[in-house]
Amino acid sequence: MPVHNSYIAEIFNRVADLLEIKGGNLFRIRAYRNAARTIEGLSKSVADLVDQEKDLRNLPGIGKDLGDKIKKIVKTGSLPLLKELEKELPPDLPNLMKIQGLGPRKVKALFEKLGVRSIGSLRKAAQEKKIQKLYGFGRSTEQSILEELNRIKKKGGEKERVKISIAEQIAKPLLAYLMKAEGIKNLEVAGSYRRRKETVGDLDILATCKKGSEIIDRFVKYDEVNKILAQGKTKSSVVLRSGLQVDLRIVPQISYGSALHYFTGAKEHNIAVRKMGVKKELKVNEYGVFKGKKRIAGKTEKEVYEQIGLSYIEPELRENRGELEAAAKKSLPRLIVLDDIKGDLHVHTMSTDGHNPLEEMVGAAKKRGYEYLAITDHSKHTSVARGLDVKRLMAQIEKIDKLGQKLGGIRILKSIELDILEDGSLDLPDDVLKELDLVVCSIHYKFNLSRDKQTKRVIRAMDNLFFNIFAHPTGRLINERRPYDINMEEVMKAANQRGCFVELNAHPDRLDLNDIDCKMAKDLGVKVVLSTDAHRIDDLDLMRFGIGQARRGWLEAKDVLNTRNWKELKNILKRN
Ligand code: DGT
Ligand code: CA
Ligand code: CA
Ligand code: ZN
Repeated sequence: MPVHNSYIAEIFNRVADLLEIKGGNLFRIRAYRNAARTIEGLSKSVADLVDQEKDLRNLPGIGKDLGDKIKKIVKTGSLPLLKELEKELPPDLPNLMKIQGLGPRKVKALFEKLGVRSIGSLRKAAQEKKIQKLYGFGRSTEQSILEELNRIKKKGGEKERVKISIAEQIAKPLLAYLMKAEGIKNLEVAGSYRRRKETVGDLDILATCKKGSEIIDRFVKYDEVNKILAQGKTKSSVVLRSGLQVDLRIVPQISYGSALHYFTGAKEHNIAVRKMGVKKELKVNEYGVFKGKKRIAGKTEKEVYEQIGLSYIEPELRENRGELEAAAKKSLPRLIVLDDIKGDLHVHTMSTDGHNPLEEMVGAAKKRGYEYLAITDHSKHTSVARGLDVKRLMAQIEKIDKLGQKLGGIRILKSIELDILEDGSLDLPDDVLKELDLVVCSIHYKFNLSRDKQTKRVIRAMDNLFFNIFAHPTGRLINERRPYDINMEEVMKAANQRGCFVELNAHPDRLDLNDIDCKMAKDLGVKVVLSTDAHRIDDLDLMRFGIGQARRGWLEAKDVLNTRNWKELKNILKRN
C-alpha cells in the first residue's frame, strides 16, 4: 500500500502538535511543520522518491534527520517518535488545538489540571464549570469554548454519539416534564435508548394521550430546547441545548405496541420481523399487524410477536443477532436483572484514587442489599493513583480483618486491582496475594503492544494461580480511547482453561466488555463478573448500565459470577 504525501504530512503535523503541547523546542517544532507543508504541497509522490532512492535532502526544509524519518514512514507506515509521543500524551489532544482560543499551553493545562483528553471531556469540563476555575482561563474563556464546541457540532462535523448515562440524565427530567402534560397516558423512550445501547444517536419518545392534549406544545416549550426542527400534530423534533436531538411521536392507543416495537428497532430486527410476517401473509408496520385489511394486533408488543409466532423479545436483544430464531424455538435466554446481583467485586477507596473511605463504601454497599463487597484499590505500578505497595496493602488487610467483626451483615472481601506488567508478571508478589480473597487484574499502561504481545501478556498473567478476574478487558473509554488490540477469543479460552473470569465493567464510560464480547464469553462458557469500578459511593448505582450491557450480551444470572452467594463464589474462585 503506497504511503500518500498527505499521510506523511499528517504524521509530521501531529508530531509538531504533541511536541508543542509538551513544550518542546520551538525550532524543532517549526521544522516538522515546515516539512509537513513541503510534503503536502509536492506534486510528486514522496514514496516514489524513496523507492527510486532519490536524495530527499533536495526537498526544501528536509535535512538528513527528517529525510530518514520520511523513509521510515514510507517503509513501515509509521513513525516511532509519534508513537512515543502518543504514549506520553493522549493522542486526541491535538484536536483540542482546533478550538479557537486553545493554544498548546492551554491544552496542556487542561490535560494536566483537569484530565481533559478529548473533545468530549473538554465539553464535560466546560459544562461542569471546571475550566473557569483554572489559572489563566476565567468564565469568558469557558463560555467561548462552549460556544465553539457547539458551533463545531452544528457544522455537522463528527457528531459524537451520546453515552447512555448522559442520555439518561437528559431523558429523565424531560420525561418527568412531559408526564405533566394534560391527557397523557403512555410515555416511553424507544430507540437505542430502550435497547440500552452504550451510546445513542438521538432519543425517540412515544406517547399516547387523550384527544386535544397539548403535549407537543409542552414539548417544544421545554426549557432545554435550543431549536425546533419540526412541529406537527403528532410529531415533533427538537435539538436540546446539550446537542441531543429528540423526536416525539404521538400514536393512537390501538397502535401503541406496534409503534413501540417499530421505533425501538433495531432497524435490522424490524426488517427481519417484517419478513417473518410476510411468510405468514401478514403485514407488520408501526400501525399494527394486518391480515389483509384487518388489524389483528397492535396494542401491545407481546401480541405483535405472538401473531408472527414468536415469544416476547426483550428490547436489549433486538439486534437481529439470532433472537428471532431463539424466540421461534422458545429458547430465549432469561436475561439477568439488577436484583440478581449479590455484590460488587471492583471498588476503590480513598487509600488510592477513590473519594470515600472504606467504611463508607462498605456502608453504601450494605444499603444496596449486597451480601459482599470486594475492596480493590490500585497496586503500586499505577502511581498516579498512589497504588498500594506490599506494606500499605498489608495495612488495608489488617484494617478489614478488624472491621470484619464490626460491620456485620456484609462481607468485606480483601482484594486488589493488580497491574499486569508489560511482560505479563503481576505487580505484587505471591506471598501478599495469598492473603487476599480474590485478585482482580488489569492493564493500565502499554496499550500499544502488538495484538500478539498483548494477548500473550494477559495469558501469561493468568498463569499465576492468584489471578482471578481480568478487569476492563479491552481498556477502551467510550468516545475517548479505543480498545487496545487483543485477541479476546484466545484470552477467554485461556481464562476458561485456568479457571479465571472476565469482568464486564459497568461504568458507562467503559462498558467493557462490549455486548458482542459478552455473548462470546457466554458461548465459550467463561463466567462474567459485573462490577462498577466505583470510585465514590454513588458509583455503586452504575451497576444498572452493566446490567443493560449484559442483557444485550444475552447473559443470564447463571452466566454471571457475582449472582452467587459468598459460599458458592468462594468455591468457584478456587484455583488449583
Ligand atoms: P440511534 O438513534 O442511532 O442510537 O439508533 P436508533 O436505533 O434509536 O435509530 P433511530 O433513532 O434512527 O430510529 C429509531 C427506530 O426507528 C429504529 O431503532 C428502528 C426504526 N427505524 C428507523 N428507520 C427505519 C427503517 O428504515 N426501517 C425500519 N424497519 N425501521 C426503522
Ligand atoms: Ca434513536
Ligand atoms: Ca430518531
Ligand atoms: Zn480500574
